[in-house]
Amino acid sequence: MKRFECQILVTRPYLPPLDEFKNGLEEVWSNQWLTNNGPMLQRFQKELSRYLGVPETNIALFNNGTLALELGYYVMGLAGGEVITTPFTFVATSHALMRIGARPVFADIDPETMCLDPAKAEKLITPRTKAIVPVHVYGNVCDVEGFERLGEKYGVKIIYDAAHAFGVFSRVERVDRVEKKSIGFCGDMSMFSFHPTKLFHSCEGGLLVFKDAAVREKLYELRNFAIRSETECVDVGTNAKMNELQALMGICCLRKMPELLEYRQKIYEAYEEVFADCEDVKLVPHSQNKAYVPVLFKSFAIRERVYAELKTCNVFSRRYFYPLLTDFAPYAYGNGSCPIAEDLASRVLTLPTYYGLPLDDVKAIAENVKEMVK
Ligand code: T4K
Repeated sequence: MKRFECQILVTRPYLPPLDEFKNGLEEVWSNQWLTNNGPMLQRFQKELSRYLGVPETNIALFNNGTLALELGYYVMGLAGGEVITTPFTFVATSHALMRIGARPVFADIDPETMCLDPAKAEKLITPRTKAIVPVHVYGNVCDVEGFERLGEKYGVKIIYDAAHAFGVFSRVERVDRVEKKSIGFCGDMSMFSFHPTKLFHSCEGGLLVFKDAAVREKLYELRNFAIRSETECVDVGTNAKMNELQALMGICCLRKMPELLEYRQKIYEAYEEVFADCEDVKLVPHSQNKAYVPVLFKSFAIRERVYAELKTCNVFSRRYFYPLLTDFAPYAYGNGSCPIAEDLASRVLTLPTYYGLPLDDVKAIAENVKEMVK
């Protein structure tokens, strides 16, 4: 069993060369503009629009993903209603609902993709349902067609938590060409998180992508206290503005996206190679961006043992997403309602993956895991 000299964490943020960041800092210094829709933010927004294949009129930047979600839910009119969502996610997906006074209703997940199952969600739709919030968990794409059908049939909003899905694209077939479109351009709205634990980041940050360009003005106001002019404040907004240093980090990281994606793919393949002949460790496939490397074990006891033993080798994996949201106090009313999610949460472990993690280390981690499950 290999014990690593230095700690290997589940993830590490990509950091651009310091000189590249410093060049950008000089510009910020000469602008003397640090936040409030500054020039760096506007440049970042333009570059994101190009990268995602989504018009600038249909995106808005925020200082983190959670506030982006909260304001997104709010402009979509979810306050006071019920929203069907998954318990197999990070707490922010539901916290943002609760914070605007919407009630999450938990439906079970698809055992393959680990994303919300539209058939299970449909059974819970009532006249009180205002929206469905599926999560592209680990970068695995949800059944977007299934959810689109539900949106049309019941007149409910479909809002994706796409926190893990930056760099995931769908193919759009045109008569003369195939276009790439960000997965964020599905449903009524999607949120990407730019937290440093994500494959792409801006120190902290969040992005909303929305179908209806009319909500843009509202979102811009809400992220700036809902101040419309020097003499008008039109709603109860908040401070959710991305600052210029975050935008600069985002611009630097965006340049690196192709390599960041390519490297994660290589890491995934290295794990895949070692686990190929091991029936006791099942890599969860389906993710286009390989943002995470989730593996499933045969039982809770084995997962717990591997998680603990990896630590003794100086490897710090994470049990994303265990416990389930419905195991936490604010959502305990949903406990027991999602048996597939409960089972998978008890057996899943996410293994280290990040740009620069040596592939030999990846193979050694995988060999250790194989040894542990024997
Ligand atoms: N929806 C979903 C589905 C999400 O997964 C998230 C966030 C959100 C919404 C909300 O988006 P944001 O508001 O965050 O933009 C982390 C992140 O804090 C959280 O952003 C993320 N999901 C979640 C899945 O993971 P923790 O509690 O696991 O983070 P922490 O501090 O333990 O860091 C994880 C590992 O990364 C550690 O081993 C240390 C390493 N690390 C971390 C940071 C921050 C670094 O090496 N450098 C760093 O700067 O929650």
